[in-house]
Amino acid sequence: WAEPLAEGAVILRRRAREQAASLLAQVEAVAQSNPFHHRITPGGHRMSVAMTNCGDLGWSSDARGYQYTGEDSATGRRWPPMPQMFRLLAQACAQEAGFNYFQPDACLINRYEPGAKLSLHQDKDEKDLRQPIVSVSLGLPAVFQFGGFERGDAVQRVLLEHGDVVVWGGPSRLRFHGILPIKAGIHPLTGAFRYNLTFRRAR
Ligand code: MD3
Ligand code: FE
Repeated sequence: WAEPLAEGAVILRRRAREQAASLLAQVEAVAQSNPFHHRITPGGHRMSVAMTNCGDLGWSSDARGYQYTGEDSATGRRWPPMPQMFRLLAQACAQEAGFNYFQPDACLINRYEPGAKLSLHQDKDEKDLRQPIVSVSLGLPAVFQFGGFERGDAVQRVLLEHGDVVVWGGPSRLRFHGILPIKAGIHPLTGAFRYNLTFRRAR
């Protein structure tokens, strides 16, 4: 069922649950060709979240900064193509939230181990910020923080569970957000991990 979270943000609880096992098999296939890496931030810190990508473009971070590129800087190879199932799910969910022409060209895959977190940040490396981001959570649950337009604004906390899909568009697109440290646990499909897929139109 669809619930508005804030203006432009819609949560589709459990929307991807039936497809979770197939989505995870595709995540494994992607990771086999371009393994998960802990990227280094421009400030020199190793991220606790491990990342890989699929699609024409992939997001990564290194000493030069944050950017979308056609190749994985760790391997020099192009990112694996976005699986058809990923694309169809992202487009269907975007449509259910009122975004009819979403054509993702990048899928960032985040892998969280217990204790991993993502500090408050804004996503603004994409060219057209009128395009939404579709996020799919799999495995262990996480507490998501949803703030305002300034780093110091109050945050709302939302539990994101296995199979939850959120579409972030409109004014929500530029809100600060983050993930609190993941609690240890074992999920039947993902073991000790949480995965998050974010579908983006990067250019
Ligand atoms: C709100 N990922 O990859 S997903 C990210 O769970 C990211 O891995 C988190 O933030 C994760 O950039 C949160 C939910 C999400 C994704 C993108 C957003 C929320 C967003 C962009 C704008 C506003
Ligand atoms: Fe983000």
